[in-house]
Amino acid sequence: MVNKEDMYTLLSSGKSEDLKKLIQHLLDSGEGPERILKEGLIPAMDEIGVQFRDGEIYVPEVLIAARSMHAGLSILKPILSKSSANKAAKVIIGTVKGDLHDIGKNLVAMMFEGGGFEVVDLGIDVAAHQFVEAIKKHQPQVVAMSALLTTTMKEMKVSIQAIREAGFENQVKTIVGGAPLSEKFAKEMGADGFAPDAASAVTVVRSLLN
Ligand code: B1M
Repeated sequence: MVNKEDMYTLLSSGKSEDLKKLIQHLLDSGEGPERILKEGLIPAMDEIGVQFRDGEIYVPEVLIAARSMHAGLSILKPILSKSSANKAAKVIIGTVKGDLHDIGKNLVAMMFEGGGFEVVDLGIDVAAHQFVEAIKKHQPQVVAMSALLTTTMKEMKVSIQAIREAGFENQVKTIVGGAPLSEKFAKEMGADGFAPDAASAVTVVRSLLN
């Protein structure tokens, strides 16, 4: 039976191999991959995200859990890609032009993956035209942008405008985030959504798509 607490214990202690074994055991006993994801891994990772947001754990602990989450997902991915969960929305994500910070962006990308989204990670220092080209190529439903510097957050407005000018306004929802941002600033930039942390980014995107 899928048990969120078992998953949380293995995620939070970074026991990737044990987590992979547990997931394989559940699959072998007939549990579905979606259930393992939705009732086990995602709530466990959500718990890590909440503790991080509340200052109970710090970046190293989150990265340890994130690495284990990746290991767990590596077992489920090949199976999920053949199942209905594969039909979840596609998100392209990047840190905006001039900005090289990617730890937060990587966590957000991982939470999206954990939430069943297909993620195309454009990396760091992503210019407006690169977001537009990626939309043409990957046809996502969501464009997610991260910025950590007060000097680069205005690049989000430039990118959102470029997406509009390219005619994709009705095709994609935009979400922005990063330490110096606020809900108010996100609205001023024309973004559809804002999330203060990785855990809430998934919730915000789900509500934008409903
Ligand atoms: Co830089 N840096 N840094 N830095 N750095 C900050 C951001 C800074 C606040 C430090 C400080 O002065 N106190 C400051 C910015 C000041 C400002 O703009 N007002 C700063 C500076 C000034 C700089 C340089 C200019 C320093 C220099 O060279 N003089 C330089 C700029 C380089 C560039 O980008 N062009 C620079 C460089 C670097 C390193 C390369 C050394 C390194 C980055 C390594 C990397 O990312 N691979 C670095 C780091 C590590 C930091 C700090 C210490 C930590 C950032 C981090 O990873 N936090 C940071 C100070 C700090 O934040 N305490 C700092 C952990 C991460 C999990 O949190 O990224 O906030 P965060 O992500 C969160 C949320 O913000 C949110 O969810 C995440 C998880 O919950 N979130 C989103 C993020 N993106 C989101 C997107 C969403 C939704 C939520 O939707 C799409």
